[in-house]
Amino acid sequence: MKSLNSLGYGGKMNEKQALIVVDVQNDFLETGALPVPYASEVIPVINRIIPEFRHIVFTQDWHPKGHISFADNHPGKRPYEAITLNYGEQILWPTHCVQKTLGAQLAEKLDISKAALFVKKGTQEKVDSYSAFLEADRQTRTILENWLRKQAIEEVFVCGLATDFCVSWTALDAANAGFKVTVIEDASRGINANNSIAKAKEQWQKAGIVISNSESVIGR
Ligand code: VGL
Ligand code: ZN
Repeated sequence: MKSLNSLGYGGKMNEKQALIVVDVQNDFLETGALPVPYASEVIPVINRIIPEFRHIVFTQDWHPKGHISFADNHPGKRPYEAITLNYGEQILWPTHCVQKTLGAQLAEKLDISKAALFVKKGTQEKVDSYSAFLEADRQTRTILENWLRKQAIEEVFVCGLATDFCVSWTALDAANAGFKVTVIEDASRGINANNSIAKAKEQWQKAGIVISNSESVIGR
């Protein structure tokens, strides 16, 4: 057993580091509307990492019912087909994470007791957002970056669902904003459409993003 410091937490508590837990919501679990394979396996891993961080952020995909990313809102289109919108390519998804529904709630077993911030994204009807920093129009900012700066955070650890979409975009935008970034691979699961996990990892490498795992993060 690790001894507890004066705050009652085990391990090192780096004031300049934050954990960003991306979209661990019911609709992305195996039984949800947009299932990510093996998604629920991340929950115990994330719960083990949480005590090791001083600042913890949870993000939520939070769409209005008429959201532009839903195939249901494009007559004749099917989920997982791509279309072109004014901001570029948009993959159409099954209706998921509709605001205030059970599917949009964070997974029940996820330990949110230490949450410092909840970030909601994809809230505008006409704009999707995989990133928890900057929406797909590349104009609309969430509260996340300002909040991290206010806490004087310099380094973020990103994990959750889905590795190749919201985790990846969030990690890339964090790196773009100048944060040091680590993706915790075993605390994440992907959709892997068209080799998208491998493609994401190539982009992470170019952006200087480190890939790590929960054991290393706990022992850091
Ligand atoms: C996500 C597809 C659509 C994600 C969100 O959280 O990775 N993927 N909306
Ligand atoms: Zn979504």
